[in-house]
Amino acid sequence: MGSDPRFVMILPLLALALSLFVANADAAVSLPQPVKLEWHYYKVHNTCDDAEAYIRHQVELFYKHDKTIAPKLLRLLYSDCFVTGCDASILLDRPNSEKTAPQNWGLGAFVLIDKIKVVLEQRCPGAVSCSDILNLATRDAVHMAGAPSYPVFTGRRDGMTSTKESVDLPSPSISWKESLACFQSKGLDVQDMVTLLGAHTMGQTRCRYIVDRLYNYKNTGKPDPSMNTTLLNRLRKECPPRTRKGQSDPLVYLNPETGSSYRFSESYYSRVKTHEAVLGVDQQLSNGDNNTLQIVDEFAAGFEDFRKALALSMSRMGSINVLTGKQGEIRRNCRCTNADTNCKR
Ligand SMILES: *[C@@H]1O[C@H](CO)[C@@H](O)[C@H](O)[C@H]1NC(C)=O
Ligand SMILES: CC(=O)N[C@H]1CO[C@H](CO)[C@@H](O)[C@@H]1O
Repeated sequence: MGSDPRFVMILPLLALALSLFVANADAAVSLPQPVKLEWHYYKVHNTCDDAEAYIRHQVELFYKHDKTIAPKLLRLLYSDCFVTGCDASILLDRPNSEKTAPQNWGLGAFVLIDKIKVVLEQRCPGAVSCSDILNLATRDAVHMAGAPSYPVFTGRRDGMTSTKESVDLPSPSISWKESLACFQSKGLDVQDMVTLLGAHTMGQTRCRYIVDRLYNYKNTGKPDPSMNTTLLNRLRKECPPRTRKGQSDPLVYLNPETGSSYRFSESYYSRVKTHEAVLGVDQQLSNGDNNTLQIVDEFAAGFEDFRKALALSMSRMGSINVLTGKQGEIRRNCRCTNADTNCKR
């Protein structure tokens, strides 16, 4: 492992990131500030002092009756940031928009974003961007689900284009090498990948993404040898072999331990260690390459380290290709650009 200069980088970087942090997650100084974004942008610029409180309140109301909102928002934010950047293009409603791509889902999340936007337009018209709403609402929802809270820098503006073709998200069944390449292409690193994959402690996936691990791993005709046999037997019951077209494609919990509670839990990392990860990309974190196992060990041993890493990685992800200043616009309706005359407002 010593031959790869990256290994030398990862842990000192982690140590640095952690030491930058002081006890309070709300302390902005403890996170390296993204170049273009600001702490409490709407308060500082006096354009909507209570924007963050309005958002949190709406998320709370929604979360009370639909806990699936937390993994859905996380997924939506990730999908937005990894495509053209965190510009809320994922929210645009139009034929061939990112939203219509099959990798995208989570209508509940779109409904909540719309609700928040309506409230904000009443209180502070034209002030708060859809991309900031998405970043802030995600932070609040995953916090309600049990994840550590973290500071979100703001001042993003909304993109004015969206195409289905630009959606090139990795499928949940890719190898970690492909997954890492995808993260690196966005300027993120191994630690960000291991941290952000922790989102797989909540939510569900379709059987089609795991049947190869259950029955025919890498065309061997056998299951993935790295899957715990107790888990294997359980998942085989939930996901029968896929033998015919049009067969139903059930949903399974990504973390059977927390399952329908949709709680955010550090057990994601201990389950990787006991070979109980549901998705192949998660289980591959335990193969030791690129020091991923070391990071997994650290997170499994202490939620505190994970808390700090989550803040850093969410901040880094939330800063991918952001639009600021005079770029983009503040959409009045998150589903359409302001120039769209067919838009219902
Ligand atoms: C398989 O999972 C069980 C818990 O369900 C755990 O006790 C055991 O150590 C795991 N086996 C391996 C090989 O990791
Ligand atoms: C980014 C990175 O460090 N990738 C390396 C991960 O480890 C494999 C070998 O195990 C290398 O081939 C990659 O270059």
